[in-house]
Amino acid sequence: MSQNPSFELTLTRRIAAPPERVFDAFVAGDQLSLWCAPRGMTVPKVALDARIGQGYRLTMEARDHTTFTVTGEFQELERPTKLVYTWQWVDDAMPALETRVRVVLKPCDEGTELRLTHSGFHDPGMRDAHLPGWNSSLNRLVEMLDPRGTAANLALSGDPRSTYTWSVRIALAEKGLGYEMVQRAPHSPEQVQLHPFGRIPALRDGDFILFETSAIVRYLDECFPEPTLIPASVRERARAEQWVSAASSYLYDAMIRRYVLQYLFPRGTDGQADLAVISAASADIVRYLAILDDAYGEQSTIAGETFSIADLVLAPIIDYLALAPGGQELLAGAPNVRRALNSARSRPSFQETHPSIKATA
Ligand SMILES: N[C@@H](CCC(=O)N[C@@H](CS)C(=O)NCC(=O)O)C(=O)O
Repeated sequence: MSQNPSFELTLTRRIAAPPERVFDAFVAGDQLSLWCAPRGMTVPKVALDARIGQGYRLTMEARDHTTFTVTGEFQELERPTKLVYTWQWVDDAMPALETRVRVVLKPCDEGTELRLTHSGFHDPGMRDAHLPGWNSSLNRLVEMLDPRGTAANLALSGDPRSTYTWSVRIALAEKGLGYEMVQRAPHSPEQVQLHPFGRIPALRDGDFILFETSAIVRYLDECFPEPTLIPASVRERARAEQWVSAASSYLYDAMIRRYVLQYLFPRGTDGQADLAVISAASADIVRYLAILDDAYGEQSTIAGETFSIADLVLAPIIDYLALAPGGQELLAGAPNVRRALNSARSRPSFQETHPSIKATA
């Protein structure tokens, strides 16, 4: 019996491609280089000889140019049903332990059911550290082979009318990503399954579920780096984070919750908008718009010179405010905010995702 306990992970995918194509994607270097690294990383080098007893060497490269090289030997190759190969990292950053990958392919209605088992880890931590990378890589494999196109695994649960859902949709559109929009109301039992606080939106990427708009947009940006929505410089990145946080903490509350939503879903005693709530919100909004106006100055983007995560969080909030009764008056004293809104409105990503609902008096 082995002295060391062995821990393993298993992942499955159903892929709309025949088993032969899936098998070949594991043993052809030019195909491996397109999927065999987590999203956000590239495969600049791969050498491979797909014969029993021969091996492969593959280098993954992160955005900061750190590289990770893995090597191994083919132990079983039974096209198109099974392949087994060893897996060993050769960098100091990763454990230099020889582990084993076993891929079993079975025909199914969609095409192929893939079952990948990576075994031989000496502790659960090491096993778990490999799980996100495999998840992400297999999602890329599915996208590469699935004729329905890219990002077939992304699903956004929420309501296109919600500002936060809209922000994520702008990010997805900026990156040209296909995704499934799953209509969910806040606090619906289905949404609570994905987002324990019941809010919208939540993103599903294969079996990875994520909530909080900022986290979702950052995840998308890491996975699909082009065009980036996170400023490159330290200060601009921090500035973007500042405005994302200010939008959630102050602006959304005053402009959407206490103003726009009062008109859209009136809660006053006579079924009308509650004017006391609106008037208190208006005073805050005027102050907040002055702060924002100052922050924009002559620019139309708030953190650096390119459209960023901060702009896509702010734009839906300001757009809703502008469309609400009295919104134009509130914005009258904030010409820089109006200019920034017009600039956001001119972007195809904003237009394609606009929920097109108007607040009524
Ligand atoms: N901090 C969350 C906020 C999400 C949020 O509040 N979404 C609104 C819709 S725009 C919602 O779910 N509201 C329901 C509620 O307040 O209970 C995020 O960044 O995603």
